[in-house]
Amino acid sequence: MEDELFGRERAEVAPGAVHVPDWLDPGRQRALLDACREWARPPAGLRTVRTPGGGTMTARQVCLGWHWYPYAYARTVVDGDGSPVKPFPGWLGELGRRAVTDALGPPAAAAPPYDIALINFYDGDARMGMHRDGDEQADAPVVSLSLGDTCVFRFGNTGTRAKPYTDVELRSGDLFVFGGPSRLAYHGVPRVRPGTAPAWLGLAGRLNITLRVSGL
Ligand SMILES: O=C(O)CCC(=O)C(=O)O
Repeated sequence: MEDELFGRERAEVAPGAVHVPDWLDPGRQRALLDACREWARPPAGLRTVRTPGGGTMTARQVCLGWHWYPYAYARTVVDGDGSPVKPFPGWLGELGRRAVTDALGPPAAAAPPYDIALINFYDGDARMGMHRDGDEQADAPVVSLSLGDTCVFRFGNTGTRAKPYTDVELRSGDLFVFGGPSRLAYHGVPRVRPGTAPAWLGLAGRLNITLRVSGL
């Protein structure tokens, strides 16, 4: 209630890790959702990710630019239908650049272009365990955009999956950027709150789009 009364504020959760509430306006959210629906279609569409230990991730995923599979990148869906990964559109890279500048300020030097998007779809009980985004060869900040249901996003430290960490509520339209000393921090999604997506969006569930620089 307090949040609603006073509005949600931009917050630096850790050095280089910034939450910007309501960064995407409704028109941009709808456009991004339409694009995600297209990207989710086969070939190289939404898939269940299997881990080397024989488990499956509960969030389903589609990739653009480079295909991520545990724990590397490829140009084709090597753990799925074998198709070439869908291209990473220039407009999405531009959105990523703007997100970083808005969250962290202008980069000191010319930044390499964003060339990877991992799009995760969470329905029902889906969640994501604590992990680090460590398969890229570049240290550019990770940009995370949320659509649909609200989730609890857990942002931790670089040394361990355990405490200290901070739980942040990510809602539809929120931006979270983590770079610099927080680029390799453990993070995860312990909970999604079903039925909390804004009615005007027309999405049951949660989509998260992370943009990364491959350095590959
Ligand atoms: O869904 C989220 O907010 C986090 C996604 C994530 O951690 C990832 O794609 O590596």
